[in-house]
Amino acid sequence: LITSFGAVSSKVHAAPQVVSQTILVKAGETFDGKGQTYVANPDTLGDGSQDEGQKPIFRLENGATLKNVIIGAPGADGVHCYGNATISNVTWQDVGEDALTLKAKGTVNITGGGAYKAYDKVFQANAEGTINIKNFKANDIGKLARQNGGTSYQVNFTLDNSDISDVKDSIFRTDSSKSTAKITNTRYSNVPTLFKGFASGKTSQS
Ligand code: ADA
Ligand code: CA
Ligand code: CA
Ligand code: CA
Repeated sequence: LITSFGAVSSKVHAAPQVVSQTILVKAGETFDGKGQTYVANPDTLGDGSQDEGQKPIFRLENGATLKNVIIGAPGADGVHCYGNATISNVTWQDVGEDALTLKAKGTVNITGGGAYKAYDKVFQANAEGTINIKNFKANDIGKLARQNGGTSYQVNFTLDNSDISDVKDSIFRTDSSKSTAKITNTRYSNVPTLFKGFASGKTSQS
């Protein structure tokens, strides 16, 4: 390409970074991918299939931030959050087993970015807490977020100002009578069910 723009084009066209060992973002720290694409080494982290037990590409400790990251294929087990996390402008181009899991009690704020080609779940809550999704796009997914099946702790889900299309199952799903879900100002196309498994009075949409 044009040499005077060499620095820019080499960044824009940078080859995906193959991650062989989970990248740890320590408590309170920020990992800024600056638009770089990251993919899993299928031999060490996982092939992005529906096999459980794959490893994440990123592991966030409490209070960590992940931003400006593209996760390509294979996505393995995506991002694991141990406590509070800020996820800003992260795009999963082809979700692996799932995209992000809350692994320890906390609040995860996901703003901007999107998730595509999730055979089953995008966000998975395996601990009590809150998952707030805002200014997000998702297409060709099974569920946007799911509390781990058979669990009864409380998870509060919110979705705001987002664009969700081609969903197989539902936006939010739980088995817990304590959990809540709220959707505001969101556009849907081909979404069969917004909420599954919530107790009456625990959901709202406007
Ligand atoms: C499934 C599985 C859980 C857990 C979860 C996950 O729901 O039954 O045990 O592995 O996926 O975190 O991906
Ligand atoms: Ca799973
Ligand atoms: Ca996929
Ligand atoms: Ca998983």
